[in-house]
Amino acid sequence: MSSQIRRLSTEDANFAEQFRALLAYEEQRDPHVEGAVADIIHAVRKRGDEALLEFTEKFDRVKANSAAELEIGQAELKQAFDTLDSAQREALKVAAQRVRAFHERQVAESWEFTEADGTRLGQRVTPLDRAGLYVPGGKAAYPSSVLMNAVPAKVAGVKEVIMVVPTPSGVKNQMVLAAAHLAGVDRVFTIGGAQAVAALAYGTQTVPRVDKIVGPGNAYVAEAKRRVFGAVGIDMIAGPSEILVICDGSTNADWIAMDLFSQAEHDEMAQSILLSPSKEFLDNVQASIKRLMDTMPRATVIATSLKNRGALIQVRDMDEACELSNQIAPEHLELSVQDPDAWVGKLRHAGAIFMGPYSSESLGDYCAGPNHVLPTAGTARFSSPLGVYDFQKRSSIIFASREGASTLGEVAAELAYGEGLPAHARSAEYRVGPKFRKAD
Ligand code: HSO
Ligand code: ZN
Repeated sequence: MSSQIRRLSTEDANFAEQFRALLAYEEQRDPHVEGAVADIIHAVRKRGDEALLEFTEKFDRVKANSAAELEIGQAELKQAFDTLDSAQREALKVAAQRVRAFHERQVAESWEFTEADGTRLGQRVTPLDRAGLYVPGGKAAYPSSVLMNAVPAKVAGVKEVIMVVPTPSGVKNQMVLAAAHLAGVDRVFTIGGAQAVAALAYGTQTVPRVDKIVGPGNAYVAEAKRRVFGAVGIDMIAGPSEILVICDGSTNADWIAMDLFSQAEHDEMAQSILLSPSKEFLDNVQASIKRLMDTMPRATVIATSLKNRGALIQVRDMDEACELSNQIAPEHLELSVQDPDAWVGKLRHAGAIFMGPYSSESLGDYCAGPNHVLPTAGTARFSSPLGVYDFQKRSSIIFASREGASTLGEVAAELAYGEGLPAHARSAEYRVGPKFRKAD
């Protein structure tokens, strides 16, 4: 198996250009997909369960007489959990417990304060009523992702989490069902694709309408999420997974090669990049990649991904590595250096930062506790990991005292007249004491 990966140096004359080309990721939007998704959404919106059944038969080869037959009951979820291989069940339990403990710290509380005249102002935090969780059915059906999406929703206090997961030809992924049980998912439907997204967004006779849809999916699912956004909230449209490793040369080269592989094995378009000031270390990692490649069951995906989008980049020093990292704004950033605390302050944009030689990204993917749903494709510049806050919303509270209404009323009326909105002005003025009443 080829173990080609590009070697770059910031000293190269055309480095800026090569670096830009490396990072250029444009999601391919296929007009055929856009059209097909529009039709599917329209049909589900109009004909509900009937359309859902037709599409499920057509795309997943699952024939059901009623949409209720597509629901998996709680007893079956529990059975999936109880009959799981015991080592897997224990690992899933540890992961769920740690993810829950971490996310419990994210819960935002309501707050309020009282002003001198008795006016009270505050922010009330409430959970969404219902969240929809999309779980892909094919090669990327990850039980860990069920935990990462459902646990924060439940910690936030979402009353009902509705999961959809396609079961092509009726094959159910038992570990996904077990994870749903453990995370406390309320209802599960074996539907997928754009039709499942439409059902969640608009509701059918059987599938309840949700307030927000989270979870990854293929191009059809991504397009459907994009289209229903507005009618419901969505989390993000995730691009391929990425890892950036910054290494000072002190970590075992095999460890770093395997960290690069761990992202590369997700898919052919995943991106794995290593930055190091040490040419010798980059040579060693390249040799490790070559030696380890043939031992990997997913060597074909890894090799393609490293060839397409991977790179080993020599930098002048650690400062330059941090600068490039900020330009990349990676989803995962491993700071595999002896003193990570000395450098972390320079890193401004990253979905998750793994500090020191022992913190492999895979710990974060499964069980460290923080969420593995992270901003991709440079969006860590302005967005954050999925969290409890994505399932909570805020309402402002204004409770004017009589005195407060009088003082604020004067200010409001003044501004309202200025904006040419006299009803606003009077509405405020009616509550103002007799000393100030422009309308009289
Ligand atoms: N690295 C992936 C998450 C994942 N890894 C799931 C393994 N399973 C995106 O953050
Ligand atoms: Zn992963």
